[in-house]
Amino acid sequence: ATDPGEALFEQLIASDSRIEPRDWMPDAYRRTLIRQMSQHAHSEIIGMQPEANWISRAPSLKRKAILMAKVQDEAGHGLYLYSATQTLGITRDEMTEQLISGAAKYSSIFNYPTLSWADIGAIGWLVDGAAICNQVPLCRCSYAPYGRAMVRICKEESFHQRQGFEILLTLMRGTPEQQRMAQDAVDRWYWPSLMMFGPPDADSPNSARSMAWKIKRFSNDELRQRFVGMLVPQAAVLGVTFPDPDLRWNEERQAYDLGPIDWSELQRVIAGEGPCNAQRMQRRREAHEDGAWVREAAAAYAATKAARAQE
Ligand code: FAQ
Repeated sequence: ATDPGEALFEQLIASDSRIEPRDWMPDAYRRTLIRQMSQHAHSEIIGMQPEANWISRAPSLKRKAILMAKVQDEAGHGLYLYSATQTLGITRDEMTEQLISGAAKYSSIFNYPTLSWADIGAIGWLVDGAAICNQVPLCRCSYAPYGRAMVRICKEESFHQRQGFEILLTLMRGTPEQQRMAQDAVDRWYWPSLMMFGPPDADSPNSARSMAWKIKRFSNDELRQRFVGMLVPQAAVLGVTFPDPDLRWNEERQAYDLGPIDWSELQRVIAGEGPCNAQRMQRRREAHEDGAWVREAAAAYAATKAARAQE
């Protein structure tokens, strides 16, 4: 290391300390964080859409209130994450532009449709469950603002996961038709939730770098494996099965063996060809355009206030 900042950076990483926004950091570290954190933020924001689809049709006032609160939590997570990403020197406008122009990715999972009320249970249980598995280690991310944001986000995600589990439990204790609805939702969300962890390690171009920098603490496959280990006993409590005939405990590895995952599906969805990609993007663009007057009014108000302060 030639630059004194670089030596300090390497030392901070090696000693498991944290990098703060004003610390020197390699450009590639900054770019990786902007990429991952902004895509994480976009996922939270786009992730509001599949669940919002059921707010007006939730089966009771209580369920509706809970779902509204959950969707608002996702908006909050998006906003924290945008703020944390701004500490790296990118503006909110630039990130928004990347999202609505399609230049930035967001999680594949939010491109699947929510066909029945049971999907809200399956999303909470499987999607928020996968999010927790992936994000708990991110609380120890070497970039401090990201790690700090993750602490609160994970607490809220745990709550979300329980509400999803409870929706499915209620359905599984209901009529045969409700049980079928719950099982059908689990069948449709299971594989896509495993794909949330990203491509297999051998095809994950960013993993080695991100792990060396202690942004990621575990590989995509390790976290996927941990997730399945968590799900299996919970599925037994619910009384649901997974659509994987090859899923079985491997005594030697002390982990579950999984059947083959259709990685071409993940590639298609990331490439924009998932069932709802076009719809999600169109909604996001419309919401952005509809919000233009709010941004203009806020900017005008801020300008007036600043001018008055100078008088
Ligand atoms: N979808 O080399 P890797 C939530 C991309 S949870 C789309 O392995 P990396 C909560 C990847 O970006 C969901 N793209 O990349 C919620 C990369 O492309 P790039 C959000 C994917 O970064 C619940 C390329 O493939 N969570 O929102 C996916 O080391 C309910 C190669 O992959 C996070 O974002 C995918 N599934 O590892 C909200 C967590 N997988 O960027 C509402 C933070 C991979 O080079 C309702 N992110 N790609 O152009 C991460 O942990 C990582 O970024 C991974 C990917 C693990 C997602």
